[in-house]
Amino acid sequence: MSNITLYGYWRSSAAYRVRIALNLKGLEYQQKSVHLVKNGGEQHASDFKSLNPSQLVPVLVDGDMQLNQSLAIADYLDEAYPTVLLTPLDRQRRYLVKALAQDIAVDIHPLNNLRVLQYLTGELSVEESDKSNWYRHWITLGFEALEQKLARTKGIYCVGNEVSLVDVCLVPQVYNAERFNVDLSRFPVIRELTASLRELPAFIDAAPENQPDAVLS
Ligand SMILES: N[C@@H](CCC(=O)N[C@@H](CS)C(=O)NCC(=O)O)C(=O)O
Repeated sequence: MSNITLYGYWRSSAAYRVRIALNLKGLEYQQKSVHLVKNGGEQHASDFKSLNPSQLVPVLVDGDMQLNQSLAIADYLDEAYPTVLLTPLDRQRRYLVKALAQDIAVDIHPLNNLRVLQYLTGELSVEESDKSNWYRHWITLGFEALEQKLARTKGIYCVGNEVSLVDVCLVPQVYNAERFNVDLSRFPVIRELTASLRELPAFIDAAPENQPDAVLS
């Protein structure tokens, strides 16, 4: 049994990124589920808060190393386990990969995080339908730009023919888009890349529906 533990949640797209990264590197890990909704959200319980005061998953523990932020975790895994690299060695490609990954993880994803949606419908009394419109709006806006960028950088995968951190971020973000019925017909490049990536074992094994804590109806 490896020393790596991932605190996550089956539907968390940020934890989904880390699961893909660990699988691509062939690393064994154990998962601890932090249910983001049950009992007001286990991310707010004192034991998890002491692990990550930000009250967000994922958190990766590897021996003495304890880290949150999926992109920082990906960097750490590249440095600690360089068998398969998520960010290429070539400088130009490396920073292209980082920028595209951040387009998704830094610019698109946070606007639709659970706590943002809960604030909209709770404190701001926004209707459920408007919450979904909000969600779709920010993904659609982000995907419009991403579609153009990926059309320039893609090979079989997002940047050329090697799987990279961009792919690791793209598939979970498409999963979110599908959950909220974003019209993906406008994004043929994103759809084609996602279809190719979803055939890879590392992505299949990391898929939300294949996690031990998944609740499928
Ligand atoms: N920037 C962080 C984002 C972490 C994050 O937003 N996690 C979400 C799940 S995808 C979460 O824990 N949400 C709980 C909440 O909003 O209360 C990362 O990349 O790890």
